[in-house]
Amino acid sequence: MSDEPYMALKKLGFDDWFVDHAKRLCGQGQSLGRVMAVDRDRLVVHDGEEEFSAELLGKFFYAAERATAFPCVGDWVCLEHHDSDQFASIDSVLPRKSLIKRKASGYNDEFQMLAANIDVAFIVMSCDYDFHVRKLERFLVLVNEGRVKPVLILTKTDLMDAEDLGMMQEDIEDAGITIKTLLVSNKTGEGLDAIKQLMLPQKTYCLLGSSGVGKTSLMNLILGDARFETQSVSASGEGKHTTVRRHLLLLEQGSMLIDMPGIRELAIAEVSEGIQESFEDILEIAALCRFSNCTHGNEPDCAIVAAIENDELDIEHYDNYLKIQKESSHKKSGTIGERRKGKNASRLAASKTRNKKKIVSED
Ligand SMILES: Nc1nc2c(ncn2[C@@H]2O[C@H](COP(=O)(O)OP(=O)(O)OP(=O)(O)O)[C@@H](O)[C@H]2O)c(=O)[nH]1
Ligand SMILES: [Mg+2]
Ligand SMILES: [Zn+2]
Repeated sequence: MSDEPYMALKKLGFDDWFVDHAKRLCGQGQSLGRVMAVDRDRLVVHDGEEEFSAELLGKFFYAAERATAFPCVGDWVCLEHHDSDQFASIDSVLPRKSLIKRKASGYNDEFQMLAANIDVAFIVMSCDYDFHVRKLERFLVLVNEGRVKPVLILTKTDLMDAEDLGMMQEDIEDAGITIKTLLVSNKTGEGLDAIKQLMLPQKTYCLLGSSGVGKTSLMNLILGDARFETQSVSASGEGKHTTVRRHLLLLEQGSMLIDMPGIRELAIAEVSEGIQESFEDILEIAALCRFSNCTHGNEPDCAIVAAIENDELDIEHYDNYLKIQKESSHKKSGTIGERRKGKNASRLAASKTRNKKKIVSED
């Protein structure tokens, strides 16, 4: 990076992509920092030298129309300094290179931001109870939509024999999914070196998955230190939502990692590129239909119908594509009444947020 003033931030992932935005948004006397954690209206920020806390002042709460206007873990922010550096506040949030967000439960239009400016999302699924190709497809839509590169980590391999693991990987291939997959046991340490090798300095990674799949166990293993709490799962494999805070950690080897609370429900909303990228195989086949507006119903020379009949396209994979697409387009358009309701709901959510002084609700 050419610009001298940003040198110290480079190790936190600041790069050329952000420079122009920083110049435009950060005023005189302001400085740049990366959000390491969000605790209500107090944020932990890193400026390349040290961590300190910064406050979110009233203007955010009045001006912000949508949840995505607030800073989230991983964001770059312009900071204002007060009382001879005794106190810092957030002035603005830089545009995001990537953002993983999901539909917040309850409200029509609201998103919950999970993490910003992530390079690679580790989709963590435990192979004993949790793994399912349809669920993986949902995670992929979420991650691809956020412009983040996905990598699959299958944990608890110590509980599964090699044959069953092989079948899972076949299921993934059969569904037409190409994804780098790492097999990991947090018990035996299998696969840990492969993950460490993958993690590059100045890049940001996050652990995404259901509760109890071993995200925090993996984080601790990478840290080489049982620093964060983990908790056993129920007999049916259900986790207890042990992790409640998202914290960006700068690792010794130079990369950054965010552990996340387990995701309960993966509702898909307003996605477009995410679906296209995750179901590329289907779009490629559909391009071969005789009619460009083929609905893949009764039209002649439909490539999708043919591919399903020839076992070239997995019907469950195709059904999941239709389901996710329907879910998404339903959310996107809605009736005018619904949209209005959504707007009111988001205002209500914003005022509730204000009252509770709570910025993001965890799962
Ligand atoms: N056998 C086995 N158990 C594991 C493995 N990884 C994690 N566990 C166990 O699974 C349970 C849940 O692990 P956590 O690391 O707390 O799971 P988490 O994904 O962080 O869960 P939340 O914080 O609730 O989202 C703990 O009892 C771990 O000891 C593994 O690779 N093999
Ligand atoms: Mg955890
Ligand atoms: Zn067709």
